[in-house]
Amino acid sequence: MKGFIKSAIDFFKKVNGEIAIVFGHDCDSIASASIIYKLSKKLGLKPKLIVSLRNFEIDEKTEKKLQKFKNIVVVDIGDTPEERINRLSESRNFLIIDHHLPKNYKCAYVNPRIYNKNIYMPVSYISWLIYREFFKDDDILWIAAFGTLGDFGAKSNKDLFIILRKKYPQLIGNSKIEDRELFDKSLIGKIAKMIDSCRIFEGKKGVEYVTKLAANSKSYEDLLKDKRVRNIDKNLGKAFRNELKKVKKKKIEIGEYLVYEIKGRLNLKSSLASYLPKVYPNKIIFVAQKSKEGYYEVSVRRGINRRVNLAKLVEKISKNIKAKGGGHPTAAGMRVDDLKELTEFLKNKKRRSRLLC
Ligand SMILES: [Mn+2]
Repeated sequence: MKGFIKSAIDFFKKVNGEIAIVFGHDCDSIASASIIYKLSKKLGLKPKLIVSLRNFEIDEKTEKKLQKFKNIVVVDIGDTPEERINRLSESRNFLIIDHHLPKNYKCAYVNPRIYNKNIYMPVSYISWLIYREFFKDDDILWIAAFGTLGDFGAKSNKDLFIILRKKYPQLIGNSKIEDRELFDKSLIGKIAKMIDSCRIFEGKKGVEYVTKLAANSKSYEDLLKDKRVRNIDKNLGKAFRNELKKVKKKKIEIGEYLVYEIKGRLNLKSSLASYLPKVYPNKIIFVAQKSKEGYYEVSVRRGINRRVNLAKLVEKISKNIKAKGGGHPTAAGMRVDDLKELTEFLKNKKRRSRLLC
């Protein structure tokens, strides 16, 4: 066993009865929650799936919901304030499985970056490691894979995909074990996109639906056959193609930066942001969308020819304008109060870098 998952193994050996599984909205969250759900069921526990209102933190409403549980597992939620976690964990069996920047949480805490800050290991992959300590992994391999791929972690965690290919070659096909190629050319990539389309099209409700579906599935075919998911996927394809046409017309180009604001209702932000690096291989891409609360959520990606560390870039921007951000070198995100402030900052940055050379 890899040492860093030990506290999770101990946790699952100790708990019994009802257990809350708290998770966010993306593929990695959905997959981790499904794997932990299956594990809990097999261990004779009574798991309840609880989607946090926010993807990146346990918000206050979700905290209230959790108070009646004695056992809680939080997966792939990295940015909950420390006081909130420490308050919740005080009188409970409380486990966090995460891969974002480690925090000072006082509870059982599985995060590979505590031991190696450069490691990239999505939570679905970690959940797979935990599951394997208890049961055979045949029925969850596809779930671990779409989650890991969803966070662009396939290339850095190849062993999972090699095992998947051996048992279910049809899911990988002829694709190399590289994230972008898997997304574009393999059935497991198609599955990741279908799962994500539920979030985009129906928000939290869609996340709840598709997580239940994966958590109770016998195999990936249950997802592929599901009418509601198929329908969502088809409609989303149309909406996405329309949005791409709009990008071409309405994007703002500031030197090496490209900024685009999505004005529609659908949350196409991160899927568009993941698609654009191929279309604009030399740009640093900001895709923004206004939230209900009035601020802008911005996904930051880099064109496929670029090697800029986006986590660092976002950190720098956040220090200079009213913004909060974080993420990984290859994919980052921000919350920005005013989108104009961001474009002005980028314009100034461009001007300054010109002066320098
Ligand atoms: Mn994740």
